[in-house]
Amino acid sequence: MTDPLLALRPWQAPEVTSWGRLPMNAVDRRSGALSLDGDWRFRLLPTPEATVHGTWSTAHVPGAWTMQDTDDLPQYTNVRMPYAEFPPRSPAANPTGVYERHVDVPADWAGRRIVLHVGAAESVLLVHVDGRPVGISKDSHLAAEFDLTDVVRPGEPSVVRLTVVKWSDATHIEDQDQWWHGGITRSVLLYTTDPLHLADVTVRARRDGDLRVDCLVRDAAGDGALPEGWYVTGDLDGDLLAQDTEFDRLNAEDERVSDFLGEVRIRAVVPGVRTWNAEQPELYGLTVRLHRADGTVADSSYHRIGFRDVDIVGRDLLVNGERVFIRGVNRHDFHPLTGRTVSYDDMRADLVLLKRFGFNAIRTSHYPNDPSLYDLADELGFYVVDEADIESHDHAHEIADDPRYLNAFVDRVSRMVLRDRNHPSVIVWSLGNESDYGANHDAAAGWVRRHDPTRPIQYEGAAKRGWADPDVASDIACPMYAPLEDCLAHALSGQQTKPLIQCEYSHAMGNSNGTLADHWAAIESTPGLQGGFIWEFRDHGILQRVSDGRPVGRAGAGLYGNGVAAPGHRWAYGGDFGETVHDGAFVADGIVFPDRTPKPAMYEHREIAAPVRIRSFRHEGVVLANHQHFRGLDWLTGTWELALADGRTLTGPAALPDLRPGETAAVPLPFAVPADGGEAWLTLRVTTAEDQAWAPAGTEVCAPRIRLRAADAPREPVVSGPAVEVDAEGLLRHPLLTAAPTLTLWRAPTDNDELGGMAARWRAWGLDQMVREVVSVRRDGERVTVESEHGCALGVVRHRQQFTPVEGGVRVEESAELPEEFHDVARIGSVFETVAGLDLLEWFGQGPWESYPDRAAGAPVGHHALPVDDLFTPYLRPQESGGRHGVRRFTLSSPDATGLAVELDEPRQVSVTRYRAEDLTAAAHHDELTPRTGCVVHIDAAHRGLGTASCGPDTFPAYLVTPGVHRWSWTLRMV
Ligand code: IPT
Repeated sequence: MTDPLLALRPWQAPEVTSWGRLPMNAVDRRSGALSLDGDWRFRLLPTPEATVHGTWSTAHVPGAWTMQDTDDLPQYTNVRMPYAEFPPRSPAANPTGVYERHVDVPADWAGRRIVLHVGAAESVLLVHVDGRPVGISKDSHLAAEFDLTDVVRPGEPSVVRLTVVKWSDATHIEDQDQWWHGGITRSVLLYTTDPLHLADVTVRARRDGDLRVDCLVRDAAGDGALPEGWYVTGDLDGDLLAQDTEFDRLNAEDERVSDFLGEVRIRAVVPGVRTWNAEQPELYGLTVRLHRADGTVADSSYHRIGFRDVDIVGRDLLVNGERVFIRGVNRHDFHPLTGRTVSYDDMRADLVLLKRFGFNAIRTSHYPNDPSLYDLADELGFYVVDEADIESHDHAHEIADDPRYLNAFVDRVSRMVLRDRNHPSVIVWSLGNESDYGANHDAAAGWVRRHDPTRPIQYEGAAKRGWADPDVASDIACPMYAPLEDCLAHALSGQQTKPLIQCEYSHAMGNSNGTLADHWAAIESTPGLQGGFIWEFRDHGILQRVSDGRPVGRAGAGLYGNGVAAPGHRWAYGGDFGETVHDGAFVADGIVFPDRTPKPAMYEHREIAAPVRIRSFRHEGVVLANHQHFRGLDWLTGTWELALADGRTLTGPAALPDLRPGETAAVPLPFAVPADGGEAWLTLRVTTAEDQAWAPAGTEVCAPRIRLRAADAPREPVVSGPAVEVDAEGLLRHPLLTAAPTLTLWRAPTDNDELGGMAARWRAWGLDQMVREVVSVRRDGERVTVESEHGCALGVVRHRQQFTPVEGGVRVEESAELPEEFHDVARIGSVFETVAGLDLLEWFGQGPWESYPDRAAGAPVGHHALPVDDLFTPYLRPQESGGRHGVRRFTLSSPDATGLAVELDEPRQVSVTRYRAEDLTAAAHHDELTPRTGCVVHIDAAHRGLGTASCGPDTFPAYLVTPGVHRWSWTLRMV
């Protein structure tokens, strides 16, 4: 006999969103439940209709089977679907995982209601117990619950079978830019309640202390009415809250949430309430109890709640009446060992890191994240844009108005709201991502507006129809990757009606996030611009064994660190699992590495988000400003650091003034600024004064800085010493150099250079293989002048080097003429290589982390030192990396402190790595690189900004390398 669930063929029926599934609710049943996580018997079938026979293997729950030992491996595609079938169809070859296990339902659950909870399964879940069909669910990133009361027998074992079909009609609306997986990706559990139970709890807690708790009570028998004498109470941090009998009597009042809720209500006003915001996430513990007539507790539900308001007034999004900046990031549930399965500790580590780097907002791109994420956001303080699991990217236009998908849209959006509406962190509902805009969206939006009028809605696809259009389903103008000038023009147009908060901007793929500081300078100074969400948090590199190409899976803990996979392993991206249809490294576009090591761009963000800033320096001291929205400065302390060009660094404690948000005050320095010493930079190292939930006391929060004195005019070097050795080719000979300084215009293309089309142009021009020809070598006393020509398909760049002996070394004066047609190149500068053994770089300039011309706001000027091996940033696909901006001088030395010192004519972009640009250009993965023993040193006269052109705007004209004559000079000495 055909199984009725299979007979429905639910994988090709978009109208079927579920069958036998309980309504979503906000009652958290995780504690006290019977966990069914662990190893399950497992079979991977080629199609849903294949019969199960033969031997079982095992699969771990929760966990995608694609990350375990099966032949169905992860595949990465962005926009395009992994197969050609049109919606709602799925391919004939459709991996289907059958999970089975025995469950011993406790004998003392007899007479009680018993519920199976499956945290997440993608993309269709079929449930059988003891061979009997129980239910169906779709919606891969939300839980499905099924009532097993009449199916299982307490005290006796039952066999639970969960069949998970990978491809379905629903896959067409789960076409997010990420790896494709299959399996049960969140926990499975069994819980029990009294037959009469709390079916749902809706909390509204406002900033004035007004609290309303609506409880839906249901009887398993189906009758919703409370039996005689039963009642509900609440407990708010120990204060008893009584059932609102007034409400019971009226039973219908104007401000009811909807016709489905509010059967029992608790109402209270909390005097002197501590309000919730992302800076001070004050939470209260609320326990709702359902009492039998004799007072005993039949059911209870615990919620951590926060009192806060969200409003849009004019074009401002307000939290508790304040126009807060949204310093957001897009976050996927991702882990390099387990794919979409993430643990509580991992999520906590994600959020702690984000807090430490100044982020205050998360968009749950592009589906409801693991439930714990919201608990953590409540607790640590984040504003969350909660996004429904709808992305129909490849077939967006067809699906947005397709009535067959209407149920699915409303189902997904409403289930998200029903699950998450009690979280103070959730301030905006998002209808999904990249799905065009159609009637299905409006249907979902209509449901939300009726059900939860307390939060705005956003949807990029709707906002795109007109940022100020009142008729589209988006209360926020939330574009993605909009050019800054368009945002500014809109804000200044007089036509703006909604807050402008980019749902995605500053694409973090590889060495990226150029112009972030320019964006924030505009945002903070332009009414109507309120922030945005960086794309995205984490590189989705999967830890892979190089030998057999398989994901390492859960056993891989410890096989990576500092952004790098252990030898014999690598971070896999699209194509690395043998996929023929894939989108390459585009899946690695996070601001942290797969192992959560921060990329240098994180420091840029940290500084841009600084809660304390230096306004100005006057004789009486430094003017500090509090840039927070709610908090004083009492949680912070600091240290002053004064770096002088002569090598001195003065430090001293900083007492931060007691400032309210927006206030400024002058503070004295603990030391006098020396009258001598040349260029002087003052940095305030701000640290946490006491433990925070997300950082122990002493954690650095930001390092704002100000230049106190410009550099002295450069002194003309005194010519001295024997003539410099230059060979017949015009190449400098030097005992510490293995390759003489020559001109280069090439950098290993960044992801932005590649995907923005610049690298293709540079290659076509031949900039990666320019041929140097010496034109002349002239000697004039001690001075040697070398003229050379560097030719490529595009033309010739004339280069001139003049070598003059100076005390202890050689001065190199260079000029290069970039003809008009070389209108936008990666760099122009010198490159040379050193002998092995010079393993420490010390420099005066910006640092210590990597910085580039358009990403240099986060690196203070000071005296820095790092081992050469630590200077390089191991972006997943090797590319230009390790640069330091604004370098005035540096030394490269061996452990006995001998080596070379370089003095630059002005602050320049410098990099010291173990790799030639050509080494990096040729490699596709970091593990293919073999470090050289010496150093490859670049000194750039000009270096192109990074921009974000892999997805979004390129860098700004100010950061381009322009044609004309470039001059730079430097002095090389032995130390
Ligand atoms: C945008 C997507 O929303 C996001 O998921 C990701 O793919 C990002 O781009 C790029 O990494 S959509 C793009 C077509 C602008």
